[in-house]
Amino acid sequence: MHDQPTSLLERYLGQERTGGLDPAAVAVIASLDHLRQASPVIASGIARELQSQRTNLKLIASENYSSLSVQLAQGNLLTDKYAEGVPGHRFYAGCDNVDDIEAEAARLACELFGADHAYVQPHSGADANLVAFHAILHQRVERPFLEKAGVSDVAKLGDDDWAELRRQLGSQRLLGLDYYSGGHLTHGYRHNASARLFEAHSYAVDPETKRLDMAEVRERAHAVKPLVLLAGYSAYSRRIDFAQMRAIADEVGAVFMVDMAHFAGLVAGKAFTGDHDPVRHAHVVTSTTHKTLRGPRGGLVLCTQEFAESVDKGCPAVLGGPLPHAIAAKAVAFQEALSADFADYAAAVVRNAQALASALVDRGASVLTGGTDNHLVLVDVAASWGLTGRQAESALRECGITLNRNSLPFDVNGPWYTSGLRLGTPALTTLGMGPAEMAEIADILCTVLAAVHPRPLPSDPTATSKAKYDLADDTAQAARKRVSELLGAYPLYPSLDADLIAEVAVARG
Ligand code: DSN
Repeated sequence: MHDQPTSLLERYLGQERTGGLDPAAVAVIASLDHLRQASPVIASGIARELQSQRTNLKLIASENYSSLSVQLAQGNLLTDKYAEGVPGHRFYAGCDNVDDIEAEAARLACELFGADHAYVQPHSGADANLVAFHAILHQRVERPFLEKAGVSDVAKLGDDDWAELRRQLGSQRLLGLDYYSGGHLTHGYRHNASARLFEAHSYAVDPETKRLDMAEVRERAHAVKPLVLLAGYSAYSRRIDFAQMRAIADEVGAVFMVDMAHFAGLVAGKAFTGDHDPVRHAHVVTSTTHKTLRGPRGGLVLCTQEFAESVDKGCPAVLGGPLPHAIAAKAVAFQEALSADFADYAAAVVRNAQALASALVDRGASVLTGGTDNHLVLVDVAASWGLTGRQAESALRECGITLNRNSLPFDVNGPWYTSGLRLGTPALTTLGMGPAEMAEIADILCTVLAAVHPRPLPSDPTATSKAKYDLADDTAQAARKRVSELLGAYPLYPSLDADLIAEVAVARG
């Protein structure tokens, strides 16, 4: 239905351009054109988000820019299909096409990571971890129990045996990296299901070096004797020796699980190999697909053959119906990650993070561990500029830099205000930026943060707010100008016409 004099699409097609039409851009413009009739508020929200991502430097370590191919693969009728089960074994009719798509995604994931088995249904990293936990409990606790009881299915257990199995399932131990040392919420943080499913214990980084100490991990593993030894992080900037961690797991009879959500792209792109490649050493590896891996928002579990059947029971153990549209987009992303370009990308992500860390150190910032081996950099803004992470995060966003505050090891400012910032290079590397741009960004960041002053509390002028701050307008304006020059040289989705997008992006009333 076209009640506009000329649709966006018609005008887009009528524009003069060098080179041919980009079908992906046509599809995006057409979808916005259509959506602004169907739901102007949502169309506007999408267009405004594009404008926002185009005009701010994205340094959030867990975000990226997926390709338009990835985005288009999930915007279709696959969303309508129920497909509980696994390819070839579904609980609904008519799953042949979803079977093909899911089997292709799993095949590509195995090829990309060199895994024995891949389960591509988890909707997120948190779901992937729950699927993995349940699979490990199923394989190592439930199956032996059923064998001993002489039955093949929990539904056939008597009430007393079921109560005993539940007791055994509920008394297992998990040993993961402490949240304040960079571990994830789903690794045994008390507010998360993982700490309710397991008796959760943690290991921490060394208070002096802020690095993992394998002797300490070994000592903790021997003391705790966990069912699951879990490695992986969302805020730790060094590589982990997974071969050593597997040896520790074997010493105590634990299943070795790695959550590689943050660095999956570095594994896929062979920036992490040998002892630093978790898939070679762990029994079970979980991931998201949207961080360094640059796919759609979603999760993934890889495992050895031993755990394959248990992992495939993610539905009904944890998940409901799979999201076939998201699985299609995962397949497209895995295919992209198999390219030589992606290996160059992964190497550049690390190179850029190292350039950023070193430029920050050169400008006097306190960088945890003095640098990085991966895609992220942790900055102590309390030690560097007397700020909380919250103040630094807000002041930088005012200047066009998007990142997130982060707790640091043993943080006295807690998880809300924090003392740190977490910076990541995956997204800006996707745009094509390199070490020179990282140095410019470090300079903008240090210039701004040196000019931020915590605001005195009205109730007690000798104390300062942990959230409010003052930053001179001219400093912010100068920083925004530098940001905009950087972004001007590396535009996001350049084939999407800014003027047409602006027409859809109606400001909220
Ligand atoms: N929220 C993600 C991150 O930013 O690291 C992890 O789930």
